[in-house]
Amino acid sequence: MSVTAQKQRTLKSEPRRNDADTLALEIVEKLTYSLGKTTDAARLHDWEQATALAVRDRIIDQWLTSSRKAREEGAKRVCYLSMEFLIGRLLRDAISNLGLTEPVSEALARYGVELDLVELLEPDAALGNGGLGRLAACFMESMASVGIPAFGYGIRYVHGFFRQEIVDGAQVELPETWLDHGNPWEFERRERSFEIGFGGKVSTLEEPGKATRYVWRPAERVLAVAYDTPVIGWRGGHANTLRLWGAHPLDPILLDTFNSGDHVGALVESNKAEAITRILYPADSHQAGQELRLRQEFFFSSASLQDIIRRHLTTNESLSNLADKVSIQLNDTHPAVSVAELMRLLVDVHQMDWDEAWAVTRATFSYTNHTLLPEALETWPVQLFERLLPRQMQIIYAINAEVIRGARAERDFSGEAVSAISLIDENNGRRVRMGQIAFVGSHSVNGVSGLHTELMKETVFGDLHRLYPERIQNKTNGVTPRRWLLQSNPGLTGLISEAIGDGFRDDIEKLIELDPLAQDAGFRERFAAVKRANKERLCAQIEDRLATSIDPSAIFDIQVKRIHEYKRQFLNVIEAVALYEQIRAHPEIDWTPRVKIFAGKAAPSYAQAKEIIRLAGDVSRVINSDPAVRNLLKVVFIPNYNVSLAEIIMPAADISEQISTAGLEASGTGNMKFALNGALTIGTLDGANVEMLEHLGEENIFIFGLKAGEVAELRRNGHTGRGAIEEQPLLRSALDSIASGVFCQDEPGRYSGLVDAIRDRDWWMIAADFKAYWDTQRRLDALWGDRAHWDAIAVRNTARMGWFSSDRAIREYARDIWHTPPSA
Ligand code: 26V
Repeated sequence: MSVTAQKQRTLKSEPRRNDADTLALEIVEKLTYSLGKTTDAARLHDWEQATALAVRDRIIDQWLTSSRKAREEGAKRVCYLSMEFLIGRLLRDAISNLGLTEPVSEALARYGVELDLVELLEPDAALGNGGLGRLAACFMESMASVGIPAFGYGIRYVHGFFRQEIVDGAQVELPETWLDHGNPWEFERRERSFEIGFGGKVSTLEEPGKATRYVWRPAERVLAVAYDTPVIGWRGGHANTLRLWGAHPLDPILLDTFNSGDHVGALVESNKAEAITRILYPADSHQAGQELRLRQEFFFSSASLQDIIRRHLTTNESLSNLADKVSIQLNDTHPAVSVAELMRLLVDVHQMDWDEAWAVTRATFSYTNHTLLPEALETWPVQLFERLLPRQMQIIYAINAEVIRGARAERDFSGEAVSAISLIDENNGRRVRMGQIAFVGSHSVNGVSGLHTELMKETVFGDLHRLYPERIQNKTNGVTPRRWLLQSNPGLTGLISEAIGDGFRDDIEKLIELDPLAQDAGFRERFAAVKRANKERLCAQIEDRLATSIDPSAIFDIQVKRIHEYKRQFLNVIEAVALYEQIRAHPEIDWTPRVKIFAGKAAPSYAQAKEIIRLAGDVSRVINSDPAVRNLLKVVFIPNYNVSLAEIIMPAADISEQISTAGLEASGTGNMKFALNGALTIGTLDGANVEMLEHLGEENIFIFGLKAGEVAELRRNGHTGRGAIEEQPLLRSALDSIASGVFCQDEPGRYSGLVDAIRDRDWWMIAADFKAYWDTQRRLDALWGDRAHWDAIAVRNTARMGWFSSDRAIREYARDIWHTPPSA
């Protein structure tokens, strides 16, 4: 028997023991031999690293088994290409999914170390902007949990999403340095590296009797090196790989240049290469036009495709059956250049015939759209594209010609309809339209909620939908219940187990068994007690970070998400101001105490979003220090919203604010996390709120405001905010106060622009929706007075949210798009 076979047998025949004794031994072993520390000298940080390494070994066991199994069975793999993976901290996730929470806590406790504190030391892997990136992280966890062999492919940004500080009321962006102390979860795979080219020329090779061959000779090359992080599923049943690419120079230093005395010049190439994976663009709603971003997109797309082809050819003779063995999901348009790059690799490098390559490409790719906002739909100037990716540009022209030919021949398209589907936008200075490329290069295109999918068919992809009526389908988003309930809300998880047993941990839709308990006073009280404890945990955080004390018996009314005009944090702040003025004007009324909590980051170049943060801060300062309000209202802005903060916030909410202008929020996923943890939603009929209404029933969700169609119609008719402001004294007075400097006496005109925009245009329908919003908030105030009723609704929210699990979403993708059977 070979040595490897013998070793593998040993691994198999002696599964690791998961008791506290074994774990304590292993953790101390890591402390000693990997970190060179004694238990006496170890700092908390060393314990964190040692614990991660010990837990990691168990993941690796499963990881190797899963990879071997997938290889041996030749199973179809899903490759999820995403520019962002907002995975947050991994230690708790790993410990919990492996069922090790108790033994690890006990093992550490023997050395006087608390697991909870150890977990806090891990930096957040903030490799994403917001919803799209967090969805990719939930999907990776769910694919591992339901047993779908998968690779996540993305970028290993050295600086993740910026750290937000609030200085003198304004957002300040600071670089994130999450890798400074090493990263115990990743494995650098120098042997898994690929060359990525940019620029240069394309030449042709003519051979008699054969099709012309194209050869791209890039002017520049960089190396993409793989960094692998294992992703372990629920109960450790399956593990997948998150493969993030880091950019490295081919030559670390130009020695001749260095020796000639130009020490800086010798590193220029190297710095240019490494710049590709240095930063994550902090924008989620407007185009980042920088060339560097296009380089990033091509860099990770090409590396991932080369890796996929390499793996395919280790066990298959040709690439003809690629689509039987891999499904590549494009997470938004950021990896859409993959369509052209796969064609290049198939046709130019692997000499496949064009028509076959095009069929293989379409059968392999599918594309998810995450936004209808025109300013977020990616396009690139043809000139830039041509200079950076000359061969891919030619391929895009060829695909375009074919699509247009088909449209003319088969569907009678002409004139405007042709220019609407064209991959090149000829009207705005010739731009390459990435949405169109992703669409025509995929066999399936999906939206992320029912409403969003319908709007896709009517708006951005209206013409392509007419041309390919079968292609668009819906896949409503979901969130992983492991992170967003089991780990973040252990109190509620324990209570649910006592009430209905542990079945929901494996099948979250079993939460429905809680439904009848909404009528059980004893259960409701225990449910409310858990909420109270979670609110106290959040109070402690707020006290700690902001030195502000808040009362846990008030309603916690929370809006946390990226700051954007369409998400309407401004509407929420205006309501706070109106309420403040009413409390002052009517001290005789029995007001319901409320704490309005905000958190979220604004894109650094998005001036209005930054103004809204500033306004929230100014308003909070005035309200929180006004004795006339008697603590009936507080406004708090918590800086630096990230995944870890979300894990504390979601379980502590009484009210979840999901108040986007209807038709603009593709889905939302925070809405799901809040409701799963028993918060009551106040929201518009937008994104997945629509489906939440269907699952929860209309008595259990608080819907208000204009519908998507009504918003579109008002906009068409030149709506402004004037009428609504005239008619509503509360709104008028709140806006006057904001515009006249009541909250910013040092610079009274600071917010006049924001208010003018509502009066003169009201593009986001703030004035139009104010009254409905105000009235609904007051209904919630009244309901708070009837706690039995409130708590019953909260229980029903938790009971009925199981469907919004990312396990369900992933099973639907597997069934309808990827055709990969789950194994769990
Ligand atoms: C666009 C851009 C433009 C260039 C600069 C960087 C950048 C980064 C991201 C994006 C697209 C953002 C789209 C997005 O995050 N959409 C959100 O996706 C969630 C998951 O489907 C969904 O729940 C949210 O409603 C949707 O806003």
